[in-house]
Amino acid sequence: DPYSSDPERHPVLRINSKKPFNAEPPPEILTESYITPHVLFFKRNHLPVPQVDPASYRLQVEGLPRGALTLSLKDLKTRFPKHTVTATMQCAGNRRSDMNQVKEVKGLNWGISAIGNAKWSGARLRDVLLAAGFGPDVAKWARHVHFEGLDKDVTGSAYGTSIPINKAMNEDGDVLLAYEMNGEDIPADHGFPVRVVVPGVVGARNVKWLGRIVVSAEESSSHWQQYDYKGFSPGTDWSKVDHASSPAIQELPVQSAITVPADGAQIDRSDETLTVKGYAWSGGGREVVRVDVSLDGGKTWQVAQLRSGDKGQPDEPSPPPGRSWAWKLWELTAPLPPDADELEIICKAVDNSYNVQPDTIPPIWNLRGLLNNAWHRVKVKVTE
Ligand code: MTE
Ligand code: MO
Repeated sequence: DPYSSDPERHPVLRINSKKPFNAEPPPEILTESYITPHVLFFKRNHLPVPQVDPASYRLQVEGLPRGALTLSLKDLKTRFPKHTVTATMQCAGNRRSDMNQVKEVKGLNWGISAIGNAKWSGARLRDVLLAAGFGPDVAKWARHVHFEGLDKDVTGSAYGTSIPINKAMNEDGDVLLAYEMNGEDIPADHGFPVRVVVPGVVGARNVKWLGRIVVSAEESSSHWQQYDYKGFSPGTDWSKVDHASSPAIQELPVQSAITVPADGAQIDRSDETLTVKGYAWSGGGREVVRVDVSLDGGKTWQVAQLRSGDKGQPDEPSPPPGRSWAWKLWELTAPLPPDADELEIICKAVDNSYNVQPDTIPPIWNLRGLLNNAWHRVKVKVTE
């Protein structure tokens, strides 16, 4: 069993698939902390977790005219400045289960917790590429940076993807070759000893157990770049799908979800007020500037309180414009609407480009169930 050496996991996680291991935390626990503890952080593995010996670990940096650069873990830690970024990571399949209910889609049935926020530390990819010989001549032809994991399928091909060179080389891009998560060595499930962190970009590009980096004029030819993680029209079915016609997902759209109360929860009418909680985030470093909440199915709206830190603690300092990589947690306490036996609670976020979430799923439905960012709705019963 290639999965027999997989690490232990926290029993509270909701498992979507055991082998490979895919799981997410219960929503109400997810938003209890601004920084997601690694045990609760969603785990999205396509293959068995590779066991990597940190002493013999080597990272290959290839594709540059000077030839390959080989770095040990110690090289990464000592030859490059350590940089720390708080960044939210979200799987493109987050909230797929709701899309699946509109019409069947193909993929793991994720709820709303295939997202997490962590403090990542490591070397900047930019610094490593500069040390490997990236310069003005390379900039003339280089368009993409490929990443390959050390996890391999039965045919021996590794998990791999690529990102645009501009994101990799931009001083404000904050792309990391991370060796720490929340101040500790990156745990096995999250890519020990080194993973790529591409803030603002879909989870799939944040390659774990990083073994190889290649600077190239072309996108990665891997399955995950070319035949997965792409968006399509609601009218496209499996007989018509042409993967070459759609670009690979990189920056994600604006997102929010309600974590408390849970769908189907019972609220006591004598409570008089109701507290609604959730998360909100946008891709590409765009900052969430507002979250609107409705307790009556969208007829009336109230503005939720946003925070970028733990409850009762000061907020983290605001990042410079264009580098808002971390989510905001939000909360609204409002009077319970009188006379209603059932409430439809809705949330929707707005980012600083005034991007908004679509109100329903059907216009954004797609056969892989990706990129569901429709208004999130939960129904609760009000009981005597
Ligand atoms: N990297 C490797 N090597 N193998 C993988 O299966 N999964 C990707 C990405 N990086 C994956 C990977 C996907 S689809 C996501 S959403 C994130 O890792 C999940 O990261 P996490 O498990 O740390 O939450
Ligand atoms: Mo993902």
